[in-house]
Amino acid sequence: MNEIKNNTVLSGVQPTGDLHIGNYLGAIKNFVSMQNNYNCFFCIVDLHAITVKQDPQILKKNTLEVAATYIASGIDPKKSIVFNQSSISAHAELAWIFNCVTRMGWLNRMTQFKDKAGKDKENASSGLFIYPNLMAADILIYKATHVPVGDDQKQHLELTRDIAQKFNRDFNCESFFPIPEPIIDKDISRIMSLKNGDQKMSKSDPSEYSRINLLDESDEIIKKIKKAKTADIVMPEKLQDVTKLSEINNLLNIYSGFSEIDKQKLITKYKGQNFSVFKSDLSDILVEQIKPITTEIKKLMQDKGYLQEILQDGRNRANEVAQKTINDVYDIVGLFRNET
Ligand code: AQP
Repeated sequence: MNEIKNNTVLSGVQPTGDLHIGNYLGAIKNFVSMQNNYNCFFCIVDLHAITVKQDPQILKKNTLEVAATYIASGIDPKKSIVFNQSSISAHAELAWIFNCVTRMGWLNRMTQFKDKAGKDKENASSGLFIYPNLMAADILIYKATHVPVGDDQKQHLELTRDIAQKFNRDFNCESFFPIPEPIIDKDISRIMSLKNGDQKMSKSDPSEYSRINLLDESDEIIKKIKKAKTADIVMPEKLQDVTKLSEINNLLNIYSGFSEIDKQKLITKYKGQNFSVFKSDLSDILVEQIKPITTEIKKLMQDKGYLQEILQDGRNRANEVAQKTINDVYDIVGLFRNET
């Protein structure tokens, strides 16, 4: 990656359950590689998590587990700022301002709300509907210029850009908020379910066999890959033939994402063979790469005090930046902020 100075990255993960290889390849792996080139803020977005029902004790455990996963995956908490969203009140304060900037029509177009609320829209929380405004606040409170996300978040990021532009225009403060750019890796931006190549791999999928979690034991990984859906054919010879086969394409994306071997090279290696050797090699790669992360997460989870110290330190550093922005925003909008 080219050296980019004075640019700020913000991204986050919801503490809504065990993280899977989709979260890893689509988000966390990229976070690690950005640390040397950007000012990085990596957040655990617990306020987003409560847009759907959470058990309070499990939410706390999951929050520490995301922190542990960040560190175990290679995020250095001295270099990057690691914190949980709810510890900085300016996120929610700016989100309220954005609730008054965003148009209903913009939110009505968000496909993730439609997917997550499903058929029971009337019963979804209003938080789930205005979630993208909070996401915009998460990004813009740090004036982030770049946001590494999976493809599923692209629409929300476009909304963030619209909000930043409208705020700057409405309040006559050109360039106050930067217009952030998404960083999305084309092939691994949407890792699909192992059971259905047309559905995103997701923490909330009821089937454990749809995903590989970063806390899975080696034998579970092997079993899940063995059971992963393929087709009753051999590996095709050409990339364009593979892209039509969603489950096979997905397994190739996972293989390529972890091994960093080009997809065409993998196709050439396995062409004409049935999928047993391919699956066995893929399991080997996954076990080799995931095992050290799993071991480290488990070790870190034994020392919750240490994880809380990391979050507290991150909170202090992030809050300095957030307070400056929210003070400026209150002034721009015409609100008095009485400091005690
Ligand atoms: N399947 C995926 N492929 C690639 N990237 C993914 N991400 C999530 N799933 C995939 C990326 O991971 C980051 C954190 O996601 P999140 O935890 O905040 O929420 P999510 O996108 O809603 O993830 P899940 O697993 O589907 O969670 P639930 O089931 O709780 O809704 C984001 O950058 C996301 O793009």
